[in-house]
Amino acid sequence: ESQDSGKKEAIVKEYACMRKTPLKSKNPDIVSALETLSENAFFHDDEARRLAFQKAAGVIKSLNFKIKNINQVKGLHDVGKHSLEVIKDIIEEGSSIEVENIINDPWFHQMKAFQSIYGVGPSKAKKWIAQNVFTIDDLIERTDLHSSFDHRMELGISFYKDLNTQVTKQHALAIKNLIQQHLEEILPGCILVLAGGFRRGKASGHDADILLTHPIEGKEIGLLPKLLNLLSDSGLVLHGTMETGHNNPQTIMKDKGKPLASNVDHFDKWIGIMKIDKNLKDLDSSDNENDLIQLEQNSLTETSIETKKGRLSKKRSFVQTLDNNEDFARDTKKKLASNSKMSFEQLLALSSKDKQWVARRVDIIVVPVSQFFYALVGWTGNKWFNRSLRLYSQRVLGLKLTSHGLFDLNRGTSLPANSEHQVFDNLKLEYIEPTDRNC
Ligand code: 8DG
Ligand code: MN
Ligand code: MN
Repeated sequence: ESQDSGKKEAIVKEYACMRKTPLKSKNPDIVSALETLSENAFFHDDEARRLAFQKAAGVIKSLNFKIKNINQVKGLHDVGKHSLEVIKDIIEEGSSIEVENIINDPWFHQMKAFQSIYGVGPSKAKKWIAQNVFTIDDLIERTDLHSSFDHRMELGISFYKDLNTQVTKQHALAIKNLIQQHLEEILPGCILVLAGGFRRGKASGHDADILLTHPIEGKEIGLLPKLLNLLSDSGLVLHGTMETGHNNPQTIMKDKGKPLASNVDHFDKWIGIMKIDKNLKDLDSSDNENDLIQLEQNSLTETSIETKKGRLSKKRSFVQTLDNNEDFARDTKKKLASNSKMSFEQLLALSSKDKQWVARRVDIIVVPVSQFFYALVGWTGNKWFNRSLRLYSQRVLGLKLTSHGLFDLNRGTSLPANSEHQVFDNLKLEYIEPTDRNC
């Protein structure tokens, strides 16, 4: 303590993925100021500034002492001149005028509010504000705008209250459990992990990110449409987008040569909204990762590679299976689409009547077990931790990291991982606990 409070300069590692960044910062005012500047830059389409402030915020979040003197952060990696001025103002004056101005700007608040609507991004939000639309109620009342809403926005607006009520970890685990129960009817022995912010220690979040795999590689193929079909029949699906057909070894190998955008992966996934009964009982958060430990102990990756080779040699029957799966996927997609044909008026009526359920955002990602731990790192996040991992991997190791694996594109090889620890080992990085990935 006493050593840190003096003039001694802190040292931070160059990449955020080399640092421990806990959820709770020792300097919350400074972090929130820098994040406000970053968000404001994002709203103004200034990606460079957004990143610069976000990086500075990340560095401050990783400091394990309270900043009392500006000299303690001078010369710190990624804390630029502008950020330093803001930090100085906060330490010395208690606040930064620049940040206060943003916080007091109604435009900033309107942008934040519109941004929080499912299906709405900054450009749409900006347009609305320019058209004198300021609240969610305005969006409903201004019928002249309705023709410009897509279906996702209609849902986001209709179910604004439900979808913007934070999901607790216990509630998210109950949703995971509900999905697991349905899976038992289709394919017993699946393993589900609640990832995203909850895995980083957050007590609440905006959605449930659920990773789904099976200990035997290949069993997961074609699983997602079957699951969604059943969930839909149980009346649990309000709306969603399903991506399928990428989840096979052939595609993954093709993808290795393709530069993937940083946060895009090619897993079968469903991004949607579930209808969750109001009486669904919360679950205790203790058992989220039991399955995961089991998965690590099984030493599955090696056997799964064997399976994969075996399957590839039997190419014809394998392709036949894939075709059948695609047919089923297409039918399920049609069925789900017809379910969500409701008009904006119907959605508004549905959301405003006394209903027994709440609308909840859920992401379901189906992962072949051989890629599971890379996917787990990717879907645990956070976004900035991932960004840092991938940059580090590219620049320092010359390897391509995605949620599918760690690839040497020149040699056409990849490094398997049986645990998150092994992912970090492969990356030649010290292991960082999920709860320290809050960059
Ligand atoms: P929150 O839901 O509590 O607000 O926070 P979060 O859990 O950290 O955010 P998220 O938007 O749900 O994303 C969870 C992680 O998933 C995030 O670190 C990045 C990762 N991720 C991927 N692929 C994709 C993708 O296609 N979309 C999104 N939104 N996130 C993705 O690996
Ligand atoms: Mn999330
Ligand atoms: Mn998500």
